Amino acid sequence: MRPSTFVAGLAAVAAPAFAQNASICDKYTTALLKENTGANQLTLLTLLVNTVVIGNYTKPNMNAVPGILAKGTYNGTEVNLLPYFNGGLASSNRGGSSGVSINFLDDGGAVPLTMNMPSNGTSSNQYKLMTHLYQYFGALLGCSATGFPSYAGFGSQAAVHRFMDLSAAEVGYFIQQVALAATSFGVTADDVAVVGKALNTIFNVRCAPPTTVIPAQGAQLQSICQDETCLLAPMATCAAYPATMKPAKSNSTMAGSTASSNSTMGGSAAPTSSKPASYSGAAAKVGAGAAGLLAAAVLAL
Ligand code: HEM
Ligand SMILES: *[C@@H]1O[C@H](CO)[C@@H](O)[C@H](O)[C@H]1NC(C)=O
Ligand SMILES: *[C@@H]1O[C@H](CO)[C@@H](O)[C@H](O)[C@H]1NC(C)=O
Ligand SMILES: *[C@@H]1O[C@H](CO)[C@@H](O)[C@H](O)[C@H]1NC(C)=O
Ligand SMILES: *[C@@H]1O[C@H](CO)[C@@H](O)[C@H](O)[C@H]1NC(C)=O
Ligand SMILES: *[C@@H]1O[C@H](CO)[C@@H](O)[C@H](O)[C@H]1NC(C)=O
Ligand SMILES: CC(=O)N[C@H]1CO[C@H](CO)[C@@H](O)[C@@H]1O
Repeated sequence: MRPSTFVAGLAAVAAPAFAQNASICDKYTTALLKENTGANQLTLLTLLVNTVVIGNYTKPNMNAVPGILAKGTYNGTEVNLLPYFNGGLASSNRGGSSGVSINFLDDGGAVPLTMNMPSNGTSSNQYKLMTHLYQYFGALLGCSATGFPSYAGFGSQAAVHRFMDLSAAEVGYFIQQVALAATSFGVTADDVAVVGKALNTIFNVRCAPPTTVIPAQGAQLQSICQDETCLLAPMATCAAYPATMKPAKSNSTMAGSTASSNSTMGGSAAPTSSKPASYSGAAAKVGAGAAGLLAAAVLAL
């Protein structure tokens, strides 16, 4: 789809008349793409997530978005997330006791994203990550039309992000890019605030008890913020989370390079199809009550 075909609807972002129980996904799919089909919901999430990743690329838009691959500042702290994505850090969890370096920009990098695609091909690290992000953020926003793909990635975001040892500024920057991307497409400040609050509550905390995000996956450890700058979650269950340490720099020429990808790297990369190890059984035993509460907050989106 050409970016110019949906922007005509931008002015019509007010809630559609039918939308009694419409999710945020329903509301903006209708506003921007007219028909609330699974295919259009996937287009909406593709536009949104691609913009979160590489910054704004569609025109017109309501505001600029730097994107998570661009260096930035959050709350006075410099942030540079690119090395987590291009193999510059040994920060991916593939089940071992330490992180491994994986290049997630291995299938065209930014270029296919500017064409509203996840990647050039369909068997790359980039394809897997981008499609999982469309599915996951779609679930968070209530995309449920027939044909919208269910989330096929790993359930515990704490496990996925385990070896990144992210700070409050890093996670805050990521969430800020999600918010900026949303407003760039005309999502209202109120709706952005609801999403931002949910993301901050569920993921941008330390040691939260197991929480259901994807109902089919049940309650899982979801805290992504790990270092000492992170807010401790209510009913924190730090014993369920393994000890952390900052990821090692990878012996890679790509660290610090730009988002345009040179996919020659990745020699040590494990395939993304293998799943990260989950934590010890302790995790499964805690906090079903809190999980239910937060799950309700997510589903209410
Ligand atoms: C608000 C919070 C965030 C959410 C909801 C989120 C969600 C996700 C999801 C659903 C995946 C795919 C997992 C899979 O394929 O099984 C993923 C992967 C990933 N995320 Fe996040 N994320 C968040 C914040 C961050 C931040 C702040 C970073 C910082 C660099 C980050 C870096 C990554 C990387 C590198 C991967 C690929 C991991 C791998 O496959 O090993 N994420 N994230
Ligand atoms: C809307 O929500 C109410 C209360 O949660 C529910 O009873 C009703 O079935 C929903 N309607 C639709 C069309 O989903
Ligand atoms: C991003 O958005 C800003 C503000 O609308 C605009 O000036 C800029 O040209 C856009 N960048 C791209 C690559 O579209
Ligand atoms: C910003 O940083 C200060 C300390 O530098 C901290 O007290 C405050 O909680 C941070 N705010 C946010 C929104 O992260
Ligand atoms: C994209 O994929 C096509 C077909 O697989 C291939 O011919 C082309 O070289 C690829 N381009 C890039 C930039 O990877
Ligand atoms: C990718 O990197 C390799 C090794 O550094 C270099 O030889 C090659 O020219 C680069 N390719 C592109 C398209 O930048
Ligand atoms: C190819 C490459 O970057 N090699 C580097 C790996 O790391 C060692 C130690 O930091 C460097 O000396 C090599 O140049």
